[in-house]
Amino acid sequence: MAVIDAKPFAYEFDPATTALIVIDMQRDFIEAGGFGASLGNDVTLLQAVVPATARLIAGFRAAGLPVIHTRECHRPDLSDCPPAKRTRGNPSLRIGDEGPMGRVLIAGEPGAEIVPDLAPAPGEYVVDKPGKGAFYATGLGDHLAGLGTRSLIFAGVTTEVCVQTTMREANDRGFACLLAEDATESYFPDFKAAAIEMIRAQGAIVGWTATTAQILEALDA
Ligand code: C5J
Repeated sequence: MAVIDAKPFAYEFDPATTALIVIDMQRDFIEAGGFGASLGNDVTLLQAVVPATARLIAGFRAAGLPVIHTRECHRPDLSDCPPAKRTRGNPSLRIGDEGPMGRVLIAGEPGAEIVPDLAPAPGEYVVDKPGKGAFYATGLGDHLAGLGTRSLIFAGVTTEVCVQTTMREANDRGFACLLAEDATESYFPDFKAAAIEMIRAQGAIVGWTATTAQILEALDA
């Protein structure tokens, strides 16, 4: 077993049954002209966690452990995009509209791709998900069951939306979840801080948190 001096207390895990899940590090959330920007957000905040996320991915690859990537995106005919999602609010571009990186949040369009620095390696599992949670309407649960995964380390964006939703889904499915604090980000720093507090409150009610350096050190040990 490996141990991380995590918060709110030590996180013990067997690397052989552990996977990394990198949530939605897509151009549509991280670059100008995408979905995140269409909602009025400052996307540069999210760009800051790309290097730490890259280090985490490299560490898992070096250890021979699974790296799983998710992408929030929809079918080109929008059949998996509920109107209540598409028509929400007053964004400058709606899901499916043509933008500078192709159609917003549509599978196969440039904006839906993961940023080049974090591109999936050949053979890594990529989950295209229509919801905020990565278990909803995807094959992720079956894939993890096939791997025999019990512990999940999380990175990605945004902390309080797709990352937290997926951690909660995973927690309810019996996975022991840990979030890499410096490899996740929100458009709202206060929301990131609050999400991290919520996750690890009440004796890790959703999961644990630690730094990328702590995670990598535990994998090396
Ligand atoms: C959002 C996400 N924020 N990946 N998606 O709409 O967190």
